[in-house]
Amino acid sequence: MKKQVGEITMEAVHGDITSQPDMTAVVNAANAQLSPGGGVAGAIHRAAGPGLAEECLPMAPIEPGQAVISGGHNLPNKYVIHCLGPVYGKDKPENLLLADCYRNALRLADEKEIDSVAFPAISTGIFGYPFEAATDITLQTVQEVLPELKFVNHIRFVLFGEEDFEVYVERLRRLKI
Ligand code: AR6
Repeated sequence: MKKQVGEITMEAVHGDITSQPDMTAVVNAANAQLSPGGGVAGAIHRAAGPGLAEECLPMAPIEPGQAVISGGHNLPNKYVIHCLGPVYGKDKPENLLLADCYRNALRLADEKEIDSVAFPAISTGIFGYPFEAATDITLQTVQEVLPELKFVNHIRFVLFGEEDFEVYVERLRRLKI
């Protein structure tokens, strides 16, 4: 499912964040220590190899809402942008912290002159953010940041679950831009 907004393509796909070889950067739903964990972080570190954790070590810890960038190591992508999402019910205000993740990741990508970025659904796994509420915040925030972007022209949302993918398809269809 693709949506064209001016020169920018927004897209939802059903798949794995570590299998997006056509994207210059992928986003990691990281932990504060930027170390391998479960979910997306585990998959990214496994695919990237131990060099990723080594490179990340001096950048840790990061705060909820923050984004930092590293190389992609053995991933097919040139960069990994690591975002720490809010833990639902603990890091407040969680909606603003989640929005910060997407805003900061896109701004960082643009600063690095990155053309394409793939996002997982940050905070919606182990961190417990209700999926539909997180989706609304994500798409609203990305929409707000689009006019600022000079280099990023392709934003992909990679959804692991079929139902999660359907939520994105429906929301992207309804998006009025
Ligand atoms: N590709 C795409 N999406 C995935 C993948 C994958 N390989 N694996 C899971 N998802 P999570 P969080 C989906 O838990 O909630 C880690 O241990 C998943 O279904 O990865 O931000 C870190 O170390 C869910 O919708 O991230 C942190 O401690 C979404 O990606 C903590 O979990 C995010 O799930 C971060 O928790």
